[in-house]
Amino acid sequence: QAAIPAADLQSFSEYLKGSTRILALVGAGLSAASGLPTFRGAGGLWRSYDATALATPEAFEQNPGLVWQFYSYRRHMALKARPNRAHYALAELARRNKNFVTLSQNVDGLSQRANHPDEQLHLLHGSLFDVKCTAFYCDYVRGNDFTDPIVPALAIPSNKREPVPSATDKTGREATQSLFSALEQKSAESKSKEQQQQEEEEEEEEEEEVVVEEEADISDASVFMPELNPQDLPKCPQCKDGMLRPGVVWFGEPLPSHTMDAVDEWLDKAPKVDLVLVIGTSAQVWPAAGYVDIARSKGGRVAVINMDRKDVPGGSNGMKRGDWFFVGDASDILPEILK
Ligand code: BJW
Repeated sequence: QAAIPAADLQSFSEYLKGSTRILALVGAGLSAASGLPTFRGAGGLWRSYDATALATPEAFEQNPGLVWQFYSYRRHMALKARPNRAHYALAELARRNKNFVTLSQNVDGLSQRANHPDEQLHLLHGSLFDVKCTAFYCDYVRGNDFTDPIVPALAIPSNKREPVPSATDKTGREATQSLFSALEQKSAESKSKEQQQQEEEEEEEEEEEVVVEEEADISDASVFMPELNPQDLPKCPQCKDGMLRPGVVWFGEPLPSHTMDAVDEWLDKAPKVDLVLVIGTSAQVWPAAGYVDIARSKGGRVAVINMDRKDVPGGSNGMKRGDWFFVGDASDILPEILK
């Protein structure tokens, strides 16, 4: 559980009660407690690649197979993950306060699965579950495609291995053996040789059938991953020619204009913003990080929720008088401070 300083919690709660226009900027740290890795820091390597280096149009152009493997893996992991208490706390705040909006840099779909109202959720960097055609003459886009894998070539290979009996299994087996050995000896005496041989063969066969199948962890560089041919990657069903790509925003690409327009409209609707929540983001990527400054310039007080005390929006001089910094896991902190 998060140890939140009582004075901070009290002053924040009082301010929150009197706030109507609230904006949250969320990042990968929001989904960390759901088991999804962040971009920067410890979890930021996928195989031997920097995750942010794979999130570029250049990487896709050079090696679409590798980039698709990265995104297909992340689609798979996001589908397996479950929203955590932080996603639910934000969704609940959005239901209570129709003036509250979440600007999410995440593409994992967990806020949506926590029933965050769609009209109050702006996906700045797209979604893992959108795809679009890469051909310049084709406008094909498809949303909410949860097919996993999206094409057979992107299936995660499985590790097949013989089970290794654990120490407890062994002890258990030995104990059972000693208990029943006397009985076995008795029944063996009364059985024919052929009968005994047949039973032994059947037992061996049964043991061979028990093979543990599990997914290979292809985020680990030492695990084999095949090189894919472009013709095995997702193809556009409309132009039948272009390759599909994930509907996310890579570095150097503009954010979706309808999303930016919706955020601008919210910001322009009233002269004042009361509160900005900066949750689980290093706030280093633009234009997302810029919304904190804009909201602050409209009077918004800032509350940062982050595991790392150093990750302050605006760098080392970023904290201002009246701001709050709640250090810890967002899934512990948010349910407490947004109660
Ligand atoms: C926890 C926790 C727990 C951990 N609880 N906390 C120089 C200056 C300014 C700007 C630029 C510049 N050079 C280039 C630019 C522009 C560039 C940019 O910002 N670059 C910076 C790196 C400098 N921006 C762009 O290119 C953007 N586009 C653009 O500007 O377009 C202009 C344009 C206009 C017109 C025509 C053409 C162009 C696009 C940016 C797109 C970013 N895309 C990615 C990939 C998305 C798809 C995918 O997911 O793969 O978005 S990159 C990656 O970073 C991803 C994230 O959304 C984004 C932000 O990362 P985030 O979420 O903050 O994660 P981390 O890992 O950095 O931080 C996690 C935090 O959580 C940490 O603080 C932890 O401590 C914390 N944490 N566990 C609470 N349990």
